[in-house]
Amino acid sequence: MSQDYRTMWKNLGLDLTAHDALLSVLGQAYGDIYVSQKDRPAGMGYFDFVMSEVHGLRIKELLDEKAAGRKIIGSYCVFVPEEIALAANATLVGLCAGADFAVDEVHRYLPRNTCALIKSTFGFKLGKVCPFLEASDMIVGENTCDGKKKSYEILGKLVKNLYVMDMPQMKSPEGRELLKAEYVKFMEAAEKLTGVKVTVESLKAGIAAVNAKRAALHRLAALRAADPAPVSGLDSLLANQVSFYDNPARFTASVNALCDELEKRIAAGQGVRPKGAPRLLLSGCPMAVPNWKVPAIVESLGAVIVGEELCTGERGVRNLVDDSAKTLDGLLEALVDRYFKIDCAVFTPNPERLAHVEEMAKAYKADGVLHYGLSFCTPYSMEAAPAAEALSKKGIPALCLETDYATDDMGQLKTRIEAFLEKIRA
Ligand code: BJ8
Repeated sequence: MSQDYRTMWKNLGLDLTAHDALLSVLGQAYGDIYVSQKDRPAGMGYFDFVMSEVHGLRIKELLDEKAAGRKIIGSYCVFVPEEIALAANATLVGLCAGADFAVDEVHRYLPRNTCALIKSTFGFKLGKVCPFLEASDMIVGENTCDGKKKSYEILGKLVKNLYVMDMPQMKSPEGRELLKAEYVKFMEAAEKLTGVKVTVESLKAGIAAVNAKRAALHRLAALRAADPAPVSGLDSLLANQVSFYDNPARFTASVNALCDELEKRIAAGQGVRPKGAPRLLLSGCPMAVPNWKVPAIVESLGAVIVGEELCTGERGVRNLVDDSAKTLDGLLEALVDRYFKIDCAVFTPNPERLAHVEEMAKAYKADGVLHYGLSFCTPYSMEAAPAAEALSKKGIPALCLETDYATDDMGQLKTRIEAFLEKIRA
């Protein structure tokens, strides 16, 4: 890190000893998994820098924004509309975490059979190691899966500023109405927090900023259809993960610069793996930073991941918001249209997700699909077997994996993925 941020972290209430331990483990993992990759595009240097400063410079920037009168809103789900936060003069940051922390203490609050993502949220709060969470003026929880919505009842007692957004369960007209009503309520809550009224102009500007960010990620995704793949799945996942923390305009410019470079690589036939290397699509639960376990195993075995049907991937960023409406209500309708298409497994029924997995497998020329489920995640576990069956009927091999953030099953995962790759190669 380029500066000593200890005073800043202390003022945010972090436990400096625990935080040092977390940064040291993260730094080591990042070096082993990311920096050690061969033939990385030069454009990934920006993302390396962001990661090296994710708890440093980025937090300082957020605190500077706060000092200038802006507010910070933390969220745990891609259903929380960043456009509204931006329009109300707030910055939205993702708070989901991808590592175990303070596990014993977490188990005092949550049942052991809770998914790792929720446990990690609590671990980062209880262990006092997340400066994003501590810098947030409002934290938005959303009633998606049972684990999340019940855990927010407990989280609400650990943080002072939790705002809970209700969510529909069905893609019905009533479900859409509920989502719209919740977005209106969220807009009012954001306005109350910042003291800034959302206007047609400010919402259009918020939509433009987020559309540009998503369009850049769509461009990155499309380039991965090339064989050889010009960028690793690990690096593409990192770009998606960084999108939850970074300044939107700077992030968009950096992804577009990376894409310019990848276009040249494709023209020169340059890839991160030889042409014809096995190509896999990841599908399932989100992979929050620093959850790189499964992609790291896959790519250490000579395969390449060419797409992520994840919320930290295409499920989170596909579809743009139509910004042509001239009224606030019209723009809110357009927002709801876009977000209501997110095919999270908490919806029932959820046929769009399966159709999207197939569509992605074809578009990115994947040889197979890895269905990634976090242990105790009922929505995605329930969709795993039907998804694998439907894919295999279409001639697309699929392997269902269930794991958590621990490292003790890495050998077993490696054996299963290796066998799957052998099947694909044969
Ligand atoms: S839109 S996927 S970010 S809810 S892994 S906590 S589902 S038990 S994270 Fe999600 Fe929004 Fe859906 Fe995406 Fe529950 Fe499953 Fe845990 Fe999960």
